[in-house]
Amino acid sequence: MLHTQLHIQLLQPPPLHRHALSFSAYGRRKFTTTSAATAVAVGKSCFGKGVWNGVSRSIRNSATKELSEVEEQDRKESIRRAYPFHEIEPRWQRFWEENRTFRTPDDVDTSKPKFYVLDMFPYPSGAGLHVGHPLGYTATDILARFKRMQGYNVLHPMGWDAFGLPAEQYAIETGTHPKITTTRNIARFRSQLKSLGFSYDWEREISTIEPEYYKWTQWIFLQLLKRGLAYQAEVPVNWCPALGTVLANEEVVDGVSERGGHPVIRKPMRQWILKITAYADRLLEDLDDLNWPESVKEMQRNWIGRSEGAEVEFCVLNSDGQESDNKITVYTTRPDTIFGATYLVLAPEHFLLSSLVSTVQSKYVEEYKEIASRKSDLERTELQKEKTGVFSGAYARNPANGEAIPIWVADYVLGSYGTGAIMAVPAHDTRDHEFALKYDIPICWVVTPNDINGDDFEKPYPGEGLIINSSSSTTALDINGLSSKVAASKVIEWAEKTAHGKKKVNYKLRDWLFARQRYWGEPIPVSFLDDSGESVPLPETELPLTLPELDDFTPTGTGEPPLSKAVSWVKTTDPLSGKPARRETSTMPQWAGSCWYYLRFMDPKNSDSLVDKKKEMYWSPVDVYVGGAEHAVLHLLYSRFWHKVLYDIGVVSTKEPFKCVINQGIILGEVQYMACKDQDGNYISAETAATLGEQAQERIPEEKVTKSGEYFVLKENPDIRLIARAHKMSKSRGNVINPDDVVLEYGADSLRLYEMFMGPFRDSKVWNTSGIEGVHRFLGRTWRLIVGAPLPNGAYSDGTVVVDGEPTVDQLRSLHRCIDKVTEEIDGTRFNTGISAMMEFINAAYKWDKHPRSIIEAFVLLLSPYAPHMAEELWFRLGHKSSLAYETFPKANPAYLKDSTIVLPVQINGKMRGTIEVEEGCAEEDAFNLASSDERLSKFLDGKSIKKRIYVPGKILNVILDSKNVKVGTR
Ligand code: ANZ
Repeated sequence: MLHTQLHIQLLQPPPLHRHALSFSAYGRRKFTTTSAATAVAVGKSCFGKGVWNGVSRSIRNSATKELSEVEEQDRKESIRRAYPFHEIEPRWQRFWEENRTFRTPDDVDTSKPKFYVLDMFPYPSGAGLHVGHPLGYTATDILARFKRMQGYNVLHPMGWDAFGLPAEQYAIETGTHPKITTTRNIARFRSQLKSLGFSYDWEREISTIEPEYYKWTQWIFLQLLKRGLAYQAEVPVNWCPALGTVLANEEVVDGVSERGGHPVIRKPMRQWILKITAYADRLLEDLDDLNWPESVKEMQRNWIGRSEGAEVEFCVLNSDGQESDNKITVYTTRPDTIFGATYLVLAPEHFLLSSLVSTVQSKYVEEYKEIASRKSDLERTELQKEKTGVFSGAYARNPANGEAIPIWVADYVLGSYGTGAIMAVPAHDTRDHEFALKYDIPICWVVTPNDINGDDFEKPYPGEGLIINSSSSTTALDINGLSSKVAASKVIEWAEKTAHGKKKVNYKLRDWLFARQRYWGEPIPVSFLDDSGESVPLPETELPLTLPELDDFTPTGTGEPPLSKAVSWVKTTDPLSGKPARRETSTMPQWAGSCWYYLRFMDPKNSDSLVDKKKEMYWSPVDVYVGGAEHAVLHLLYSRFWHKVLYDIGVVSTKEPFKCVINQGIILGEVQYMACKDQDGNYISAETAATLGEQAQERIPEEKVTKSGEYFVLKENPDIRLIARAHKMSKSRGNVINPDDVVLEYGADSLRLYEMFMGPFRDSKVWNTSGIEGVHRFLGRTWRLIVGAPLPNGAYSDGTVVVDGEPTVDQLRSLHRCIDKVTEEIDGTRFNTGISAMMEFINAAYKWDKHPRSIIEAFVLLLSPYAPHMAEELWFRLGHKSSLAYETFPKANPAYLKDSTIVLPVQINGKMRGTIEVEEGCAEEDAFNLASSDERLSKFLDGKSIKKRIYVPGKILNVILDSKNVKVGTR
């Protein structure tokens, strides 16, 4: 019914007043153009060039400015008139919405294949969409539309990762509740996305801040808790005493708070932690089978950071040199170097440190610990940073050779990795080498490269090789002459036998800190009993535990999370024991909601379970997941972890959530040109500036720039070479492109097409406005080819110019080549080259005098995933009564793809009578038709009755005529 209404609406000419408006506006602009242009022309011709140049600069400038403004207006007008996208696009968006065209029903026919294509759902920031968003979204939309047309059930949803810091900070500053800000931002994002014509099933929209959604995030937390995968521990957090709050890592820059620049220290606090390390091996192993970018898999591998080595115990010595009960366990990946361990290092936070430090050194050690507490792990482990440390005053015995070696404290050893203590081997570890040189600690070479004599003892040698200087009669350990590998095994064997250590596998991966001292996040469904302090989970039946309303979001100043201000919410009773309790006031981190949202899209309204089993089994896993490379590690790792836990408890049926991940490239801002200046403010060429050092720079507008060879130079002085650079889009650089502006000026189809045409999907690309004009012109040409030229009043007549009738072989060839290329390129997510193929087709089609319906219809279907609004409109004008969204995507006929034609001999009654030119795989019927229409051959065949045809493809066509040779008409 709604459909029919649309027909009527579409078949009517656009309302008159629109035309009148645009026409008169056009007329007025035309007049202005002429006047300004005339002013300039007249000025020049009347006064001659010299006089014109003498005319007051301001008058001249204003005339030229007026001209360029008018030219700009005309340019915009001609773009607007390339085809009526501003009418077509909202109309089809309305149509899709009203007809629920892209709804994926709950009860899909599961005998059909499925395709689940997902975007990394956005955080709805106050800034709205930027042009980077539609890059990935257009790609997934093309895939979704393409697969629908290939007969797949497609799941293509969108939602919001809506908890997060910016809304909370805004709340602190303005008092506006984060829910209000977030809801407003979501509305803006949604309408922007709709204006781009993405075929999302909006009925599946979800938002992580809705209690119906986070009920299940909390449910997952309870499952983790039940399985010992969530626990509490004291861990260091970023504590800012001046602001009285705990800060997230991204709020700390160079050791001070991003807001206000106050010092931040690391302070231990009780926190919830998730035991992701229990899944380290599986997270590593299962990477191998994934169709993900190698770089992302490698980053995950490095993040998990599995290393094999040994834990070795070093006995601490008393002040009289005797062995004490204290033992320091070190983790080493190079047990083969144990004879070269000339000192030990403890991390400043090592638990044994205070018990072994000497009285004399304790003051220095305490000072050092305080300084180290202000540094992040990253700062501490930076290779370039000068190593620092203090002597603890204590010694330990190297178990391999019995020697006493000093114990140092240094922050290049982290408390959170391995055992927080190392055996330092300065001859073979760069950091230890630098440290030993600085503090005058002995260096002892124990490995030599196989190919030299080992006399280059200036630098550390971190590689493997042959072991030297490594035997001891006291301990009966001798590894001299062995290779590093064999020596390492031998040392481990010896350590295990003598109870000095054991083989050990370690991971860089840390357990996941799963709490923030923030308001705007999912409440953690746990309480603490008042009497014992014991933590008790909320029963699942009580979920969701909703976030209480709060008016004051400011930090408490004590480090207590803001939720502690919701006094009546915090005070509760444990439903099981009936005892008074206090709710957990930390909330979940922002990653929580995004860990499992892809599952909820399969069954977004289910109130009984996270996802229905049958639905999950059908839709899992996500077939293609597209998003930014910045999520290569954490988001993908965390969701894989949760997915594996859900797999273990039978909620999901696949081991991995995302079969194929693709990272779209970054879109950089338009190229900016900078001219260098000397101290007096004169322009100097960029290469001179480079030799002179730092110079002042001035931004040069594009119209003053020209290209000379491979460089950009000033138009008015080509000796001045400029610096041309594209930067990340940012407000401060003023190079941000707003997709809304682009849609207004060129239409959504042009934006979609341009973003796909900019370059290979996965590469970084530079925005270029003239590029978008190029694709817009292509769409205009396509429109005019199919609809015909505009009428004198600028409007287009209804329908199209296509004709019924058989296409020529040439036309078929153009079409099928285009089908073949577009299909192959969408399949391979090489969208830019697919567009080139369509451009070639349109160029070829402009040379035809007739445009057969079958060819044009197929082309419109090819275009539709890329430029769906225009394609729907053309499809409708071609006389179809419903959306093309579920039409069959055209299939290429291989017969028309071959480049070569062959000359086929034709015999009549066994006698050679001529040849015809055919496609190599030409069908018998086509060959016979060609022969019948051939001038020379037709006279043998015309009107004759045919007894038999013998056809050997590629070789010969022999036509045997009826022996009676009867005229067909006389029979
Ligand atoms: C002796 C040695 C000799 C080491 C040598 C290296 C080279 P991965 O591969 O990253 O696991 N290490 C151990 N725990 C540490 C900590 N908490 N903070 C800083 N460094 C630590 O690296 C393991 C190696 O890093 C270990 O092996 C240890 O130094 C150091 F020629 O032990 B090695």
